[in-house]
Amino acid sequence: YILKENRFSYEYVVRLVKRLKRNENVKVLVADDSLVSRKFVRNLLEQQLFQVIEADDGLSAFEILQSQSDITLLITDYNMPGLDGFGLILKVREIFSREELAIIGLSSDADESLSARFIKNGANDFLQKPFVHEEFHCRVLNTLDSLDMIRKLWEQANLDYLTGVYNRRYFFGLFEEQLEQIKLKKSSLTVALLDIDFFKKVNDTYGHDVGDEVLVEFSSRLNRLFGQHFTVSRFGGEEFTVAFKGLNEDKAFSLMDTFRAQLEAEPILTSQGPLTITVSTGIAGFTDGSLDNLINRADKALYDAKELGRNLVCI
Ligand code: GH3
Ligand code: MG
Ligand code: MG
Ligand code: MG
Repeated sequence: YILKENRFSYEYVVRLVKRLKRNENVKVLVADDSLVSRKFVRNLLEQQLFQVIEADDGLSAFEILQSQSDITLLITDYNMPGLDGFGLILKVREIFSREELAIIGLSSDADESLSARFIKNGANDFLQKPFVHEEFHCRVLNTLDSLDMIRKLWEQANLDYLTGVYNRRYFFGLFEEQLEQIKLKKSSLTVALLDIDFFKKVNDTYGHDVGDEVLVEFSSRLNRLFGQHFTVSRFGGEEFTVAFKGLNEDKAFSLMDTFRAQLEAEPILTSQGPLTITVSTGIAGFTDGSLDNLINRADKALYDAKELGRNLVCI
């Protein structure tokens, strides 16, 4: 229909359909004390297929945001009884960054400084009421598009492309930052460094694609076992780490040995049939010094595991 109207290019329509598909999964919270205003904004949002939730003042909006973590966009009025739009934004920004939750301010207040103040206080954008419908749609879509872009960039920077687990950059970023806290609180951090045994043989015998399949299944098993409580990352090639925050070496050893035994016992199903894969693991607990130093000690233990015959965990 849109194409028949001949007003838009094919590419434009494809982008539109993509956005509408995305919008179906996007929850928007509308905070406004005026029922008329709320219904009006809801109606505009529903035209774009968004899921809409309403709050009639700042405090209830804040409560909803605290209890439902899957809201992507907050559209908030300025003048509301109790907690106003500014108060709401300030509280919200203590918990959600601009990348986690987008905020668009709305107001019919004549104060011209409002727009800048909203944005300075943490809103991603601002719209003066009354507004043209098209402008509302454009601003909402722009805000969500840049959120999508930031998330995509974050994923590209922090996740491993092949396996989807965290990459080395994320690992160092996270633990360089946490090491001071760990030192101060004298809490424990144990790192396991894993290296798949004779992985080159898998590539040489079955091809690189099968090697990739093994890496994907290997990391998915690691992630299933440890991903919820600990940090799993791919260090490069067929080397992975699991960082056990709060666990000593002995605890981490027993977890890693369970993983080792399960991996050996359960062949990985590939397009070339089932393959039995084993892994060698080195473990080191943080005592003092740098993160590099900790990794080096885990690497030495890994070397021992290889030397002693592989398919082993060493401390
Ligand atoms: P060892 O038991 O001593 O660890 O032997 P190994 O063969 O596992 O060790 P080596 O370091 O010689 O070989 C690692 C291989 O991993 C070499 C490299 O081609 C392969 N590799 C690295 N990254 C990837 C990848 O992303 N996909 C695939 N398929 N192979 C990879
Ligand atoms: Mg109001
Ligand atoms: Mg290696
Ligand atoms: Mg290897």
